[in-house]
Amino acid sequence: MMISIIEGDITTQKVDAIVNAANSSLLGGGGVDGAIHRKAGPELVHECRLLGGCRTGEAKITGGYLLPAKYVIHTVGPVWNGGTMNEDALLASCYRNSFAIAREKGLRSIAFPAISTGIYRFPVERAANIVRDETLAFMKNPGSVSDIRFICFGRETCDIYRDVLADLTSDHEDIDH
Ligand code: AR6
Repeated sequence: MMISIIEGDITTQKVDAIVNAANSSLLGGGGVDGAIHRKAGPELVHECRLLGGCRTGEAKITGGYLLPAKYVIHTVGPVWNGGTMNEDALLASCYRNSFAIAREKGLRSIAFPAISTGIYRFPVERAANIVRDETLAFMKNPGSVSDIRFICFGRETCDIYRDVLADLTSDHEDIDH
């Protein structure tokens, strides 16, 4: 298993699937969701319309259209509300369900953004610890998946991920601007 932390833009990743931090409409938004939809082109939202939305913590897959990635796995993270609204378990379930789809589809490589840590305000270090727990759990039964990438948009998130995931990663110096 290769696990990397990469500073950069997830839309440039040439992997089997990139994960989108979407909202429950699945019809696009700001942040990484906006960037993915812009790069994928309008066919992506057409396919998303057929999915009937997605509940918080769940995940659904579509094609990648004009993205270098073959697929997009859309997941809906929780909005941070101080930690009393089951946010930790919901965020964990975003990672668990996205990993499960990748394994079911026989994908080899998957790239994640830092789900919920932007517009949804989930604290980055707390999120990184959930990422760590879910990645360790998934590694016990990864199926086809052999390349997991965490794409950090900005130095601060990247530094926190590198601290928290230090012993899991194979590559600490990867920068993609
Ligand atoms: N590549 C990688 N990471 C990115 C990119 C990018 N191109 N752009 C932003 N990030 P956010 P959320 C980082 O706000 O908190 C949308 O409107 C960003 O710096 O994209 O889950 C949806 O439609 C942060 O570290 O997602 C929802 O309404 C991380 O991605 C809502 O935002 C997540 O930030 C979801 O909020």
